Amino acid sequence: MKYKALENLKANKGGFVSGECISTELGVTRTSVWKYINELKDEGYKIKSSSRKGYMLADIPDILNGHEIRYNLNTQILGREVHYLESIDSTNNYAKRIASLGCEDGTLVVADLQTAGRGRLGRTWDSKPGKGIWMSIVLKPLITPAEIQIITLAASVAVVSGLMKTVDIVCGIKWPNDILLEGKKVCGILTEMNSEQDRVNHVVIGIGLNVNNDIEDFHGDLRKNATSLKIYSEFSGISNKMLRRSDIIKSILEEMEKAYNLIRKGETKNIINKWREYSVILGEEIRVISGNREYTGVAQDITDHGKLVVKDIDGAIYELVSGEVSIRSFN
Ligand code: BT5
Repeated sequence: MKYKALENLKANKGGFVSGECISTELGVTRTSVWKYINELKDEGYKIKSSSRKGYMLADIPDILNGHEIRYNLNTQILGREVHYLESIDSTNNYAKRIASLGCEDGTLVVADLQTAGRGRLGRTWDSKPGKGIWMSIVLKPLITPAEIQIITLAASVAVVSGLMKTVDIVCGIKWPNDILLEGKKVCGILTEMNSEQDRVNHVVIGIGLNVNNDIEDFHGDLRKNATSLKIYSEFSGISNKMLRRSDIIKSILEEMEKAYNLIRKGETKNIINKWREYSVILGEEIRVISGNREYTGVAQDITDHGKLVVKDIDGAIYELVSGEVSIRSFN
């Protein structure tokens, strides 16, 4: 109910709404309205109160909750069911659980804190409270397990496009799942699937995006290898005020839904082309680490199924499947 009061204030942002008006609209007493407003203030909403004029929403800082994610979300499938959690081990674990219980296609899981955030191949993902977007999307695409890589590519493209639209920051993609900002990792994607031999039951796309981290929040190697939108914006003069996680989530969901619709129609060319456009490794010399084997080559292209085509120094061509290899760029 308090979010209904908030919606009233949002509809009149910058102007006062009387307590009486809100109480009539919601069918509750003015004391209840006063209580909701205080709860909203406790959550961090900047609300001015005037005994004569009522209440005014002055500012919405970076507050993450189910209401903010759903509010004005312009999608049909992605995010029609939202699970917002203050804290969870891993949003991917949670999403996999609800997917096996039969949640809707497009269900979104978002947490403020992950206590055991995961990367690929058993690696960990640093997911401190209030610092980033730790979310998972459940999709049920009609594709075969061999086609799964297109989902990760689509998610990378959606993150880059979403960031361009909301915060005007241009990132690059390093195959298969890293989003880089000035050469440092700002986002990682972990795609996990549940499948039969010839069909995918569901896919969970985990997206970890650093938003509010300061340099001091990163320890060890992360201090030199990781970055956040805040760190970048402080150097580039972009206002921190634009870094609202709920707006960024909505934008990524909207972009991902466009890609999902293309995948559902079997039209993946556009996604691959956008991926090529955003890639920071095509044409570059890279080091490939695949099991015990390491070699240097040039990243030449990606295939229609998202495999990275690499030519080694002897001219041999390899098609790499993600999950099996790590690559290092030299620049
Ligand atoms: C990834 O793995 O990049 C995928 C990360 C996916 C995280 C999301 S958060 C929501 C969802 N729920 C989960 O439990 N996971 C997903 P990988 O390519 O293996 O990279 C992992 C490596 O990135 C680590 O070994 C660190 O070196 C580095 N790393 C860890 N935390 C980081 C952070 N916050 N920012 C940048 N780099 C990080």
